[in-house]
Amino acid sequence: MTVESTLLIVKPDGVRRGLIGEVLRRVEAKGLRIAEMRMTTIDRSLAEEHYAEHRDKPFFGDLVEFTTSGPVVVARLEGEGAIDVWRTLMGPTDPAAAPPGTIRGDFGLVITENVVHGSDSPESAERELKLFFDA
Ligand code: 3AN
Repeated sequence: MTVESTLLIVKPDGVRRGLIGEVLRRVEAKGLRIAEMRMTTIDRSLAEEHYAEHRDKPFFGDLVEFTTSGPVVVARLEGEGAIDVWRTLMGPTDPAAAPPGTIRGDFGLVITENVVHGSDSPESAERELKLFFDA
């Protein structure tokens, strides 16, 4: 295992529903370190770049619309195996199928509003962190 950095986003639905504290509590309780963090609103071009891999999907328009619909919290998490550990805390993409005990399993209902984002590989983490944080 090596120390990794990964991107956390509390998405607009998570912020609207008052779940910032709950999400960060779970991250800290797990032992991941919040190395950098801020609140921001993602603009259209940043949302399109962040989700570039989904550009041709039928849900891309709605995804960009939702991502830009309100403030988000972005953070760089650091720790042993942080990329997979954070994905495990989040749970699978579709909250309806996400097990209880995961963030999406406990707080999400529909796939379009699934509360949090996390990088899914070292390559994604490097690419995504550059979009939100210096260096
Ligand atoms: P994850 O967020 O778990 O990495 P991705 O990268 O497959 O999942 O999807 C990115 C985002 O796109 C999801 N968080 C979700 O909001 C949205 N999304 C994914 N699949 C669908 C779908 N079939 N219908 C609508 N939205 C979707």
